[in-house]
Amino acid sequence: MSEFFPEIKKIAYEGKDSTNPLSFKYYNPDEVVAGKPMREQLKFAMAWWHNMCADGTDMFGCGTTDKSWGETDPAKRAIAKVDAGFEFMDKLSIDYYCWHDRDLSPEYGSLKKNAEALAPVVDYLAEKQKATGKKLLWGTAKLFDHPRFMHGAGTAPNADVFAFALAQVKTAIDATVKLGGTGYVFWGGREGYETLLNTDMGLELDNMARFLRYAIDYGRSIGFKGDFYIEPKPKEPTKHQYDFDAATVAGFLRAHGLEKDIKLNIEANHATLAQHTFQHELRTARVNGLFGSIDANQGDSLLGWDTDQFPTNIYDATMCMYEVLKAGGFTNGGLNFDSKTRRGSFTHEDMFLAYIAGMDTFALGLRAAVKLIEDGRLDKFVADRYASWTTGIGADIISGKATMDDIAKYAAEKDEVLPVVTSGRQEMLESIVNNVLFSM
Ligand code: XLS
Ligand code: CA
Ligand code: CA
Repeated sequence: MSEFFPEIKKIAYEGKDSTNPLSFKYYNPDEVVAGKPMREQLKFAMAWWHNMCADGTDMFGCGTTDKSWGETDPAKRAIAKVDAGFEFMDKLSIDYYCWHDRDLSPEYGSLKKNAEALAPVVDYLAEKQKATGKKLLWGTAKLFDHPRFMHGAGTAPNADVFAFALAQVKTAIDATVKLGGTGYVFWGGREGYETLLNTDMGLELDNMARFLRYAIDYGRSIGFKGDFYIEPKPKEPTKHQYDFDAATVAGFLRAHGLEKDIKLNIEANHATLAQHTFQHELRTARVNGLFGSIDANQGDSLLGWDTDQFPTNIYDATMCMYEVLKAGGFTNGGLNFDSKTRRGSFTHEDMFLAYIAGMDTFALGLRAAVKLIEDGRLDKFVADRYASWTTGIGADIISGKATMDDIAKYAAEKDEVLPVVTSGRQEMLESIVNNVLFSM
């Protein structure tokens, strides 16, 4: 088998003083940071769709990067893509990958043909995994590309489309289980609406829950032990998507009794689109007990769409890894680079440079987050700020001991005394973060 990237050697860790663009400055896979090798703390994954498939085509022009992998026949290309993908992951020391079914093997127009064409690709992936030790982080079904899904899949107005979509999910879960995947994602690309004039929102939401319940029960029945995730996104492609953000999904899951069955896959760029910070979405997932996995990328604050850029913002990566560490680290989840090179960064070498940039950003973010936690000033400030909840009336409210009358009496006694309100010290805390980050 010939190499697909012969000009690129295995990328080594050379440290922060290296000026070699094809080296890691901060990601040292086997270095132990906060008790675990970096590769286990970060659990980097390659997104099959962007890296192996997307060729730079946009609304205004054709592709700029050759992603044919030397084959014109779709079945042969699917296999070549596996070889190219595994070579890419090996050269970058990436241990995991993620896919949509249609990234592995294209659409042939019928469920039967699609499943038949997918099977040998999955077999080949299993072989490659065995030979290399690479693992599947998560799989998913592409329920938003084909015209049959124009009005949605699990939320389609037509029951036949619902059935077709669920059958496709069944095959994708089978493939995930066969490959020992530790996750299965639902991203509701077309699960939303364009206008309420033609939409029965109540039925669509209930059907989405039914759809998820069928899929989860099926997965468990065939031995899937990993996590199911919903990936929130507020819009694009539909004007209004039901899985708007982490809080909306948390409410949906509870309303339908699914909160024990599904976690969240939080994407940075989707947080931006929902007008939240990445950290807000991660914190919302964590406090709701739904933290699962992450799609690592970044958007552009000046653009209103999903740019899926490689993450290079150290501040965001630091606060992300701070949330991950506070959640106890990844279990079944990881950091999937749902990121694509810019259309003008069109060479295969750019694919490597982009991954190096993203991986180094998160490696530095991990190192900085560990320092922030070790430094302790942030944690201490927050603990002090909420100290009134640990004794007296605060503790009695939390334990449920205080009645409404007790609280009213307590407040009345304090009526003339000015409550001890302390400063939030936002600016000081922001400069502590800068201090820790830039004295590393
Ligand atoms: C699109 C989503 C998609 C999911 C997987 O915006 O990010 O790629 O991650 O279906
Ligand atoms: Ca994503
Ligand atoms: Ca995205």
